[in-house]
Amino acid sequence: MGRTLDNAMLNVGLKDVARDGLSDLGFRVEDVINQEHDAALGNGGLGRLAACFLDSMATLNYPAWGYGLRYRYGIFKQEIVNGYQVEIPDYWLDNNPWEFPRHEITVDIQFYGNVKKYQDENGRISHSWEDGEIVQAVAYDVPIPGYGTKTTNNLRLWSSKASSGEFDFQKFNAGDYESAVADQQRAETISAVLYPNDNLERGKELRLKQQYFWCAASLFDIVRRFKKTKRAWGEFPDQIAIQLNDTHPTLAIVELQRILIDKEGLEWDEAWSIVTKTFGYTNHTVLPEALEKWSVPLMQNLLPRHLQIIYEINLFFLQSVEKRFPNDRDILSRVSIIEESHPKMVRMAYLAIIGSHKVNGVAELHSDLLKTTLFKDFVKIYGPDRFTNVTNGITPRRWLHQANPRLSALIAEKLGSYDFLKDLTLLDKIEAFVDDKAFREEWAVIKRENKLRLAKHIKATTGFDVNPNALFDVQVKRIHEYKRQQLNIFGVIHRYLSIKAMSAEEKKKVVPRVSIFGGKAAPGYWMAKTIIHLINKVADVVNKDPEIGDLLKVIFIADYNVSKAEIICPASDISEHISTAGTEGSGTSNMKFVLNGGLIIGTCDGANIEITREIGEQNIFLFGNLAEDVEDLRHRHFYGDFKLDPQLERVFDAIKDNVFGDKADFSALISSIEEHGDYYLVSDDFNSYITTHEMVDEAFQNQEEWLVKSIASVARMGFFSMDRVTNEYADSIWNVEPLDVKD
Ligand code: TH1
Repeated sequence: MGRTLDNAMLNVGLKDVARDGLSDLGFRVEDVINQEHDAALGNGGLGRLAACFLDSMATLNYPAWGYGLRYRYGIFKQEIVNGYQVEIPDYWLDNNPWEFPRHEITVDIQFYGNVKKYQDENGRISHSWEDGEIVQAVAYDVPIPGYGTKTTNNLRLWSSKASSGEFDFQKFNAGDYESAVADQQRAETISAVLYPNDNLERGKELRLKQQYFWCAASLFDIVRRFKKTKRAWGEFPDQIAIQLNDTHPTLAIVELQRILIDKEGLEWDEAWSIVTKTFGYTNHTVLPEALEKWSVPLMQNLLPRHLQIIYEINLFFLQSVEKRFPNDRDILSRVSIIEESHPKMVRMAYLAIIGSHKVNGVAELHSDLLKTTLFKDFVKIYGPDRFTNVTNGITPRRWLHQANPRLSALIAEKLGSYDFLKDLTLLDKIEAFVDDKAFREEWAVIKRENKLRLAKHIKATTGFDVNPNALFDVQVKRIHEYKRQQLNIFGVIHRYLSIKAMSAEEKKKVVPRVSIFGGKAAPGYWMAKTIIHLINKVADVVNKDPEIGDLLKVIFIADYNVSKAEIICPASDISEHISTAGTEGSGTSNMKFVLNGGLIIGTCDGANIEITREIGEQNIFLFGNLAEDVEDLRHRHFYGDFKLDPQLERVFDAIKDNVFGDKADFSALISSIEEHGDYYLVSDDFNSYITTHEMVDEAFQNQEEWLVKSIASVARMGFFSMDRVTNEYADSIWNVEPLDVKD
């Protein structure tokens, strides 16, 4: 979520009042805003997408709730020590004025235990989940004010604590303090810490506990609210839509089925029809290591009744598939929710598809890949209509108005109002001013001020001075091999070596650059940490090299988070979105940078493709192999058909000559490319990447042309408003309409 104060003041229209009031008291509103700690309860784009959803749903008056966990520790704080990432716990809950504890709203959540089967006098079979442990979920509510509306929605976060059952008190009274305290700590562990992996699942029991705890508490809340209306169960899907943000909450499907058949006494088929009409599933990634699978023995132990229900769902599903495709034996094992491995695994994405009425990807290429690769068999079974695309977006309130108030004000001045913040397609009207010299000048001044603001931050946090006239080249996102920060830093080394080899005359023609990196590596992701280490070592050498001076600076901004993104996005000239084609679901920072007047260099991947379609090919720097060629290239590498790009070889030679410290520190990074098949195609794309950066330099030298590109791009970004996204979900998946709040 990031910080709340500034966003809340802007959304409810009280910032000017607050500024004046604070100033009377001798304070600057900016200083007060900067006191706030970021709420950092997610990893990267997935969590921030959810935050943008909340802002849009409130702004558009949709009666919507967000559900999550109230982690005691959010994503770790990153420090850089001697070039290495060091993780510091993020204890963020002290002095958090934005949450309302609802101690009276609690849900008992069960784990472990066993299932008993009963038969009544009519022969009807029922199941009961008995014994095991109970942990209590306590609600904490976070208000989500919409922009320019009376609507304030609710984000409900669940905190775990020991159940207040008599059992614990008995232990206490009996003097068994230690064991009573241990019980309490074990319960509190569930919501203690966010797992810090982005695009990776590791199958840990505590993580499964977190997922079930979250789903069970939220569903109980939803069902309780529905039951107050006294409607018939058949109306449940008309009243409620639940969207699964990736597979992490897929157990909610099973939990609702369990409530309906075990608790409410509905027949299986009636219950299942309600469930599938209620759920929608959004897939955000095709990376195999990110696809969730839970071991059957683990689930058997923790959630015995849920496992039974999963087996039933699978049985009925496979029976229907068998009927439709009687001559295709293989399809059954391919689409089974249970993977027949050792141990057996529950495939959560398949469960999510089978339990939902709509499945969507987050950008066109990504949704197409889902249909033609990952979920191909399911398209055959359900037909193509169950699968759709909803391209991601961002909220213009935070990512334009709040992060870049001067640009927002300039646009409002030209358009006559701030209406574009509620209808971003109105931005297209600023294209009419693209030839207006004064307007262009103002546009340039704003970019320069934003660059100065970032330069100040860099000076304060790293000690390095950067030249605000240089081209600011930014890559900020989670560090991951597929996002290819290694390609970027190898490109920087190539630039460094090239400048070193130049004559004084040649150097005069170089366009000065500041290469800015930022992002966290998962603590257990060694290769990602190696990339961070290399970036920092390159920075040490380059930034102190007197032959280089202002021509190149390399900066690693520590602890990249939402509030830093708000300073960084408005300050970029060019940003990098350079994932191996076909690997990035969508990407959303690409949209944030373009909306703030930065251009981008990128691969034909994720939402880059639709950004290109909207803003025009002449306004983006695309490079690299296409998704359709990736499989073939990897296959060829695997069979030894691989030749290292000669310019990349020169970069590797410098690293091997210990130019950036001990070469041994980076050997794994180099050998993953030279010797182990270059899975992410760094070498294949290197030449194209370097050449495209030369085009960037060339384009930047013509500042007037560059400004035209910048303005035209912003003008055409209306499509990427989260409001468009939210309306698409509401129309085509949730079947819900806005509900105006009366004064
Ligand atoms: C991200 C995708 O990588 C990104 O491309 C996309 O823009 C974003 O979701 C929002 O749609 C994902 N983050 C995660 C994190 C985990 C598991 C899967 C994904 S996909 C832990």
